Amino acid sequence: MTLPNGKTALITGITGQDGAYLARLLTDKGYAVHGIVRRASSPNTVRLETLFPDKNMRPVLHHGDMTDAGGLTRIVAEVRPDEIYNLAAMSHVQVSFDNPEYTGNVDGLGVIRILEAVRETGLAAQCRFYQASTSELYGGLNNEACNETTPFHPRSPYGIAKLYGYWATVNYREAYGMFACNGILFNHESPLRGETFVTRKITKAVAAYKNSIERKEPVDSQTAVLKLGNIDARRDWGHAADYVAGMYLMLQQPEPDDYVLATGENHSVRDFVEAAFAAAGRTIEWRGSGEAEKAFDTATGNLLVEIDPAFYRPAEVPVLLGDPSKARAKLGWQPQYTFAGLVNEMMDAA
Ligand code: NAP
Ligand code: F7E
Repeated sequence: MTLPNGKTALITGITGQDGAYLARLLTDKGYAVHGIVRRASSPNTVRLETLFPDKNMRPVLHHGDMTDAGGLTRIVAEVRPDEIYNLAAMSHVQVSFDNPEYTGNVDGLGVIRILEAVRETGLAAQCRFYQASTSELYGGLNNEACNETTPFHPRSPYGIAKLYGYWATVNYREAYGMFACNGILFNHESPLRGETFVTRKITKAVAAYKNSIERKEPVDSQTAVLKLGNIDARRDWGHAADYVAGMYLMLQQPEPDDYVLATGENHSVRDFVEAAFAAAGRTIEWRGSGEAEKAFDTATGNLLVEIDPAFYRPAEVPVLLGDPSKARAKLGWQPQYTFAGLVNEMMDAA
């Protein structure tokens, strides 16, 4: 039984992957946790239900939207949080090319709206603020490890909007003395990852194939084939549980600052595919090149993966690698999960 620590946290984006893990972490530390949810026609709280099987432990939810300044201000005034974690965002890079203005409104202006809500409610001197910044701020045009001083070069409407949010956070720290921090987080995944992000898409498809093989069901090559875009893109993939612990640590420091969270190791999408099939006990072989490249099951000859240019992006971030030295030195932050551990957990849960 956790004793209350007397602190109140407000999480925007609490229904998302990170929101759910962070809500669990803060609840376990004794915080009173509040979250902002969008009204939806179907329930959107499934991740919270997964991590909080005991209904009585669940966070207090308030309806709100990052595009509605008045609503955000009312919630901040009512909750009077000690800490705000601003995780709400239209977080899908490819989708941001289809909805650039909306993405700018939510992911960019939304940050200013919540920061202004803190000021308008008179909480600027006491409420600590975390902004969910991202490795998509970097262009990823070479394999150099990025740290807090690496120049930014966003390559999507998502990255551009997040750049605005990053600088809004720095500006409110400098202009109003707010305890406002950016966490520049590299990709982090989990069994609660949205199903259209590449790691979850892969692990779900591979687990379904594994089940078909184990049940000796016929494999329908039309539906079973995993269609992917740029399989040579490289990402520095960690686990969301490790990363929300880093967010918390940033807000417990004596001074506000910005930190990179990353594992310091990257892998290609192709590597991830191979690791997922290996976790399922299948060996694959790649044949062909470019858009004609395909992967087959070495044992059965089944076609498993093909390239679909529909998943290419107008501008790709080809390679991301993070340098988390500052977080390690100043926060004592160290990710617990390995790449193999992440893939195995996602496969087990898929
Ligand atoms: P996610 O699973 O997509 O969750 C996004 C959350 O934002 C959801 O709760 C979503 O609500 C909410 N949201 C979206 N639009 C909103 C709006 N207009 N008003 C209010 N809430 C809104 O994302 P995540 O992976 O947990 O990431 C959390 C944050 O970290 C995001 O800001 C993301 O951009 C950033 N980030 C993520 C990564 C990563 O690898 N996961 C890396 C760096 C930075 P619904 O549930 O209703 O959709
Ligand atoms: O793509 C390639 C794709 O959509 C990873 C968000 O959380 O992390 C995430 O953004 C890579 C890209 O994540 C498919 O082109 C190939 O190179 O899983 P993703 P992301 O774009 O890196 C950052 C840090 C965030 O801040 C974002 O919010 O995989 N890729 N084939 C594919 N990607 C997808 N989604 N689907 C494919 O079929």
